[in-house]
Amino acid sequence: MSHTCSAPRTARRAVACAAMAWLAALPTAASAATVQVEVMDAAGKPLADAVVFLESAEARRAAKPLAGAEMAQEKRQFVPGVLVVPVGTEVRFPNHDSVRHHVYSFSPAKKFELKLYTGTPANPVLFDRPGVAVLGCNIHDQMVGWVVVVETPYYARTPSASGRAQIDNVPPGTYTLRTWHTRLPVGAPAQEQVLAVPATGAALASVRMTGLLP
Ligand SMILES: [Cu+2]
Repeated sequence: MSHTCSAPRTARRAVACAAMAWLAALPTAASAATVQVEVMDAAGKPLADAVVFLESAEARRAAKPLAGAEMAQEKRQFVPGVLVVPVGTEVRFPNHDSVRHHVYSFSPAKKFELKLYTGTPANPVLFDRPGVAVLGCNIHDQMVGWVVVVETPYYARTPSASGRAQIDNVPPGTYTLRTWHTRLPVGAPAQEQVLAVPATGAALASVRMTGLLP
């Protein structure tokens, strides 16, 4: 903000000064749009549970770690099955089952192992690189989960009903819109396309995902 006030000597001046400061701040506050992303499979059917995110140099600078992120284990499953976090986020892995779990990831984005435990392991796991970490459990082969680490604060999931995701308060600019789904082959990059976001209003993008496994 460029507006500064020299010490006002009267109450009236103080009010005028505050109003000017507010006006100076206004353009920044108003410059944001809503981005809606419609995700479909190769056949054109709405695709639930896709992860969409917007990348740019500015978005990378704006990304901040999330507080309180958790990937729990309940009834021998990861909950949530897919967790999206900005880079730098620490994730806890509370075990709500009475059996012990032994959680690991061999993914290049984050390799780690939480050896046989009950309750919540003392140290959270830091996800410090963008990418997808596929989680497994040494004891229960059927357990699978994903931590999707993004370098942006602008991300969303498509709900299970509609296949349309919404990202609010996106500053204007040109972004790489990336779309990821658990049905992509392991290690496959998120699909990408260019998206221009206007200063106000809404941007609607349509993504058709190819290469999904059944
Ligand atoms: Cu387990």
